[in-house]
Amino acid sequence: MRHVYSGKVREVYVDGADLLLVATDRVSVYDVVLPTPIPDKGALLTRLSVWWFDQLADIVANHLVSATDVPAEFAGRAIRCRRLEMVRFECIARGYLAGSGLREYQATGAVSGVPLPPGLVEGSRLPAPIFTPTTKVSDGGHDAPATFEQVVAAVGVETAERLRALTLEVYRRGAERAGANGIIVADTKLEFGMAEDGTLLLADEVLTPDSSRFWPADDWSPGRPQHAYDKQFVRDWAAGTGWDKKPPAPELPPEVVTATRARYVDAYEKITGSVWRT
Ligand code: PZK
Repeated sequence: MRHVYSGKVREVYVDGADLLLVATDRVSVYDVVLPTPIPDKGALLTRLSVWWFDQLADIVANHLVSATDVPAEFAGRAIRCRRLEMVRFECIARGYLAGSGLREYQATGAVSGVPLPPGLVEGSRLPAPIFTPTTKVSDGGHDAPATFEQVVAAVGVETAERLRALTLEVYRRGAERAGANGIIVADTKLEFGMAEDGTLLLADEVLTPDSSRFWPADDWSPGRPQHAYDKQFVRDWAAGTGWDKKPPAPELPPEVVTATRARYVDAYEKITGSVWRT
């Protein structure tokens, strides 16, 4: 097994023809990884993503090979997946206005080339979910918005239309299930890859709080920043410390660790309808 990539909170290994995607217990806030892990976070997000792959299988096939055939040291928090030719765009669906989508709307009235009606504010629900792809910028900075036409130019009209349709369908399914259980999925980022035979497969992790914006439905209030389902305790605590949001971050106090872990457990249980057991 060969380590090939470290993200802020995940690791990628190559094992023969497969990849292992390993989720750690690390958490990041304001793009900074905290020194204190959240126990079981990697396992919770892995199990949620695997649950979604199964739920979404009638919409799109996926890269999952096994969630159990992984090295013992990663047991429960890794998947074995097929190594794919990745689509060079992040496929994002948005049902609400937040983050970079909000900033782009405020500057231009559109997001990734999709025009939106005037008068929307931070946290507004959109008239209908929109496909807002981004493309990775080489210098390690944040992703840049891409128009649908740019996706067409890169992958062809047929694949671009399929990416858009699949992304919106996965978002609809996810938002409906989470929404029925008190969690708004404001947006979600999907990654797709191409198998050897040319089929598009859903890859990466799916509909987790790390790949999506989850908001508690009971305090959704457009016109202000929304509360993050998972990281709100960390953000509130960080604001009270006077930390300047630059590394290194301070250690989390135990009560913030406990409360944050409980939010990941709660999201898992609300969405899947099953009790979290390690
Ligand atoms: C792949 N990433 C992003 C994911 C990270 C980084 N099935 C695949 N085949 C080839 N490459 C990838 C995948 C997937 N998924 C995904 N980078 C490469 C990524 C997980 C953890 F740190």
